[in-house]
Amino acid sequence: MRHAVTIAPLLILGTAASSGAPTRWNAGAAPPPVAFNDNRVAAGLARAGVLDVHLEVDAGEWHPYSKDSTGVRILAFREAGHPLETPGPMLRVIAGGRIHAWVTNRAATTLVVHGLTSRRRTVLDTLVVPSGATRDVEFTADAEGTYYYWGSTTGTGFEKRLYEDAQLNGALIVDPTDARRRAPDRVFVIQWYIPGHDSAGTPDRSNGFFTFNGRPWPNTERLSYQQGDSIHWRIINATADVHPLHLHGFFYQIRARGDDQQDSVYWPAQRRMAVTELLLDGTTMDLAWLADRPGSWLFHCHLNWHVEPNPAVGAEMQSDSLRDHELLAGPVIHDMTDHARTGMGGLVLAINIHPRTGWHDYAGPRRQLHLYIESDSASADTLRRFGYVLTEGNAPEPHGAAMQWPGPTIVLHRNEPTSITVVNHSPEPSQVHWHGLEIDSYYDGVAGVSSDAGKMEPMIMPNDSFVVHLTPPRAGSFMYHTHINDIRQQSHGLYGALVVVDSGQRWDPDANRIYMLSTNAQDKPIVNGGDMPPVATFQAGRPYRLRFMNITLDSPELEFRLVRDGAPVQWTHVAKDGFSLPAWQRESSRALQRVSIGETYDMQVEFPKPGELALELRRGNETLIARQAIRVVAAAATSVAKPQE
Ligand SMILES: [Cu+2]
Repeated sequence: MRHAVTIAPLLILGTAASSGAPTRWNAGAAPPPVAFNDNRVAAGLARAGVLDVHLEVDAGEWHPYSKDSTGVRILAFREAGHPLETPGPMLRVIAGGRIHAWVTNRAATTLVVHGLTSRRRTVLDTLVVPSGATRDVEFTADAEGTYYYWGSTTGTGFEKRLYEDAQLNGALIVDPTDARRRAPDRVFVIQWYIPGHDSAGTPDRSNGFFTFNGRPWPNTERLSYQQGDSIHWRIINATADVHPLHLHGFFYQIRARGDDQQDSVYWPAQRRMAVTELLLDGTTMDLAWLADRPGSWLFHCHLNWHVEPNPAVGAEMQSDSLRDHELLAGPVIHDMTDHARTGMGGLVLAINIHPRTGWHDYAGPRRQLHLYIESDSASADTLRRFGYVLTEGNAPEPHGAAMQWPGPTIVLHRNEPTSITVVNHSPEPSQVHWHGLEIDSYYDGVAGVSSDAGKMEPMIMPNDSFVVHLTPPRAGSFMYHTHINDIRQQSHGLYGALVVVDSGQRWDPDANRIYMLSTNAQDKPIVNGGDMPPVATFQAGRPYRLRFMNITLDSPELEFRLVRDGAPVQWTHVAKDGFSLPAWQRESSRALQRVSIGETYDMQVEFPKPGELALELRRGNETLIARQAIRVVAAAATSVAKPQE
């Protein structure tokens, strides 16, 4: 399915008021409650190779935050005889099995259900159920994979579903026939709740929020594992928006990608490692990871507006305009003593990994670094800039030193124990997340979540400091950024590149070119903190590594292209998110690459002869945002060579 435009109300302080919930469903008695479906138990009754399942759609009242929080009316599925639930009941069979589904429509308008059908066909059947009627369908679950069914009561497509019917989704899992490949898993359905429309009739997306299995943070499930567990998740993005999903502290292996119609289950050699993977609207992902380090970790959407605090419904209810104002302008936008609970919202899952006995921190000597968080004014206002200053060893504190935004590139060495003392010279609390690094939980940078052995990572208050211990196990391209008040602090400078080089190797900034995408305070994507320099010079016959990184707030579909005469040349993809690709995945390919939020891509390129090329930055593969002339000069030349053509 195609991508829907992401609405990012950055800097729009104040939007029209919501006109409330729609009224298309049956009026009358108090609506029944809608339960959360954690997708642990599949619905239906298996009989002689056929799964019989009776589904109903009805209006109910859903309390996304807690029983006591504000309830909202939604349409939801239920299995007959069970409570309404969101997401809808999970259907699950082994490939080749048949499903016989009855659907009863208790809503006031005609229901169209998509996805209750076999997959190996060009167009999927739909089931049309008039109000008050029951219809049934029987089909073979013919292809292994992660799928879903979804309903619409407005006659519109998936991407147009809104407050009436956007919660009408259920997982449909078709397990492999080979029992050895049926490992225990968890299924998470991502949904989007939009509370209504504004006075102009526009869907009130800015007051909406996203959920995992019907729950927004802080009410999402706390996942609990033992150190050493293998974790297997299936994620279904049943929303008309995109979600770059980021796991803290670990790489996960992507085993399948698909959508409601088909699933590409990867062969082992096709599996990819990532700390962030972009789920386009309507798509699915099957992933696995190994919980080999204890502590508390997050799995969350890296599109900052999808994890913003204080959505429109619930005990934390707050007006949209006030919230936007505080997110951007206020030095503190929520209760700083309760950051983990109130400083995030929406698509956040927390994972606790219980330690094996004997787990402890390394206590030997470390390389010493200091990272100072700086800002340019003492009074709180929207124009305050933040930045970082980095010093090696025990150099004196650089009070008044020029701060940099993005922060300086931090170069670490693989397997070298390192300590980074983060000193906060700014007047606002902050914390640093080491994005993509396999680090101990306590140093991961999520105040109130990151923890080891009973120690909980604090925020770094003004004039305070926090000592981070890390020993990076692999060389690659990573990032560091604030994880507190991030919409404000990140768009005002608190982020930077972090590179790990192999033990004993020297960092060569000429052979390694970093292109870091971020969002400025005017909500525009920028490169390395500003406009791309108009020209970059390279030498012919020499290998270069281009390191692309995206830490924007809300630009998940930016694409780099290296072109000659407008056509992409060839480069070789060598690493993703800091993970070096295995040799069999290092193919030369056309030089265009989408870099989503929270991703890094390393591309190797060599120019055989002098010439003129260009590096283009495009949005969603179309609009040109920025362009840099790439001038390739002869190897021995010290001045700019004449262009060839
Ligand atoms: Cu998202």
